[in-house]
Amino acid sequence: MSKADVSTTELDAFYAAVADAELQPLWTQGRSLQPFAPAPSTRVHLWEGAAVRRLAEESGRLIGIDQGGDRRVLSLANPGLGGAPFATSTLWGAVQYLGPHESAPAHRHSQAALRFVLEGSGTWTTVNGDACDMNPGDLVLTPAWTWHDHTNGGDEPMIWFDGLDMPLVNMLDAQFFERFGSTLQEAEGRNLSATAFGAPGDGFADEARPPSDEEEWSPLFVYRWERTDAELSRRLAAAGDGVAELDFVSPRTGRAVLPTLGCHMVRLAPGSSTPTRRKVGSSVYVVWSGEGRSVIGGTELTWRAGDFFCSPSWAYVEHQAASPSDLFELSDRPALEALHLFRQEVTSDRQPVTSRLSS
Ligand code: GTQ
Repeated sequence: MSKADVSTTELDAFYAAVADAELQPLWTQGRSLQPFAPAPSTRVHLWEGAAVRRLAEESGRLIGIDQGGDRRVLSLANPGLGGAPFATSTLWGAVQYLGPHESAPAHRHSQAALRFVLEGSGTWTTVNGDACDMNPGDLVLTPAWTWHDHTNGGDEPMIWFDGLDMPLVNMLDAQFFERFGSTLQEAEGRNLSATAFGAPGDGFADEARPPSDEEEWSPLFVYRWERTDAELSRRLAAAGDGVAELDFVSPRTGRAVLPTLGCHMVRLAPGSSTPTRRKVGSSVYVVWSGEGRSVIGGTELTWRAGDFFCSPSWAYVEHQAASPSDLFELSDRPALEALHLFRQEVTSDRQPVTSRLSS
């Protein structure tokens, strides 16, 4: 409401002059600029693994790697983001398909990336000269501005999940991209970082230490599934409640694997559930094994191995397994922690289910 003695004509002229001057009043914006709590556009969504895999295979048959983007990739596109090719407002999640004896050329970008391998063998990603073998369940890092190319030296197609901080880096207008001089890097060696830094028991923690001033990425580029599996089994045996969780961390610092991206894994025994939690920042989940359900912001998702789903910022999340299950979670948590924007809450209450999505 305007002041009592101001006429409508005077006000109309004022608002027109404000708009002409490329100005906008705060008082007409409503709460949308400063909501009391995060109000994300990202929607709770599930992508059925079988359908994604089928289309990835079809892309292998129909599309060449030279058709653009240097990679044969289908991105998970969240229906709340107005057609943007992003899984959440801050995260790129995608499946990459590399046919037998194909390679994807070397490049580097400011956006940090990681891979969680879904199926195939005989493939490696060369990261700054280190040819890192990729096998199902392995987590492979290509930190910001590291050269990387992918080669499938085997006779089977290879499919993996890609996670990047693409929307975040682009929103900050911080993205650079460069092509390598030749198609592939000359490898200086094989699995060098894994040999130097991949000691048994290293690279996992309850919770990654938040980034500090001397932040840097993990010197270990590959977290082998055998080690992750063994660590989860050890934790599950020690846990009383059928829930084992771990953060993937730098073996050098105990911090998150990358400055912007966090990796977490949950193993659930049949019938067990995680606590109900909410945190600032979004996540993309890969159902590595099992079947179960999650309730995210009141929406129930039923999932099985191979599915992908996402959670928006500040939505309550709980997972429940029907059979032995492993969930890989990619999040933007380290970026939020570095900016001192991270918060989380845990409650013992279960959420009421208000809608359902199923694969
Ligand atoms: O492998 O470098 O999913 O540059 C999207 C962009 C993967 C990659 C993606 C990329 C890559």
